[in-house]
Amino acid sequence: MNTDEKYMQRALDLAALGTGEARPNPIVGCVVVHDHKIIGEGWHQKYGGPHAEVNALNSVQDKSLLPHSRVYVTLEPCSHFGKTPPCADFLIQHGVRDVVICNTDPNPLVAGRGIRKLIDAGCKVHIGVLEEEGLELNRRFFTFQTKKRPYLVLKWAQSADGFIALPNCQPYQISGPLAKQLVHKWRTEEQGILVGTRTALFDNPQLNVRHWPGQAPLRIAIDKQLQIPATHHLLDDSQPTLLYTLKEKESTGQTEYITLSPENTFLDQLLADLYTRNIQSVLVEGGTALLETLLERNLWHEIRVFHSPVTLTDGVKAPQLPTMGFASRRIVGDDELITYRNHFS
Ligand code: AOF
Ligand code: ZN
Repeated sequence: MNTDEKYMQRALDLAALGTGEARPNPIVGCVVVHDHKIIGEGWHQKYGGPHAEVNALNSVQDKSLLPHSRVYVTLEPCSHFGKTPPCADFLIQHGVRDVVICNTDPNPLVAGRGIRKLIDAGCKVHIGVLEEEGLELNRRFFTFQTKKRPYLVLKWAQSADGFIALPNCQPYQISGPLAKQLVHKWRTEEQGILVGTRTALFDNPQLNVRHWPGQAPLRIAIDKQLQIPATHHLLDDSQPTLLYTLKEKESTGQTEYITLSPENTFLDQLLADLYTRNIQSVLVEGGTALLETLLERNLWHEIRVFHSPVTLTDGVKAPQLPTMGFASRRIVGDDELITYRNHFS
């Protein structure tokens, strides 16, 4: 690692401290270095709050050092008046003349204009240090901004003989308690959690977070024909829920009905609508029909499958796993967790 990479890594580590709080904004870190010493640090701590550069520069005690310092920031400084004024202007006003950037900002409100501002003001700008690491860290944000739909994480558990559910679809816990806890942690890491109609009907899931501290995601279900009974957990008004349907129904309490049409572009409309609602990422927890459709349509970014040692002999077949994109394998209790990554969606 060269010196620039070392300081950028520090900025990326700082950025990661904003995980879960900044979304749907990116997580961003910033480090100010003068004479081989870090004299200021900051990160974007909260959605709507000050950006990383502002926090970093504010933490510098002797501001007269700024024109002789190098500023490392993990994302192109913004150029727009959003919830806060433009960071590029802020850097220029403080006399910063040397900026190192990890990733450019795909947000159409910025998209190179921040860099342009810095260059026009006479700053030396170096772009692309630890670029891959930055793309990985903010993969949800980059997908959301460039594809105009949420980042999709598919998750399921399957038996040793390849079934995802019992023949009658009666609820059956295939993976073990540790896997369950991990799934609750995952629920805190995405902004939304989506299930198809059959899963909503047969499993009657709560889709909340019980076995891990953190924020509960927005509950989202597909209910084209409005089959989910009012007595089901999903409609219990305990937290906000979106129901995508082909029927007309007035929203009540915490449950919002969104009518889509026509049917053949239902999923595309659903994802586009989630984009307009600023839902950056979604965990898809079943069932088979929805998972298979997303797999066939290449609408997924990560797959996480628990392979359980139990056998069911008969039941609902688990979705076909992709032949490419294997990423990792690890033991979780009695189950094996296998993950896949898709860089082409
Ligand atoms: C930066 N530094 O730390 C972050 C940036 O609504 P706002 O004002 O908070 O702006 C959000 C947008 O600003 C976000 O979508 C992304 O383009 C950029 N985020 N930019 O210079 C930061 N978090
Ligand atoms: Zn900014």
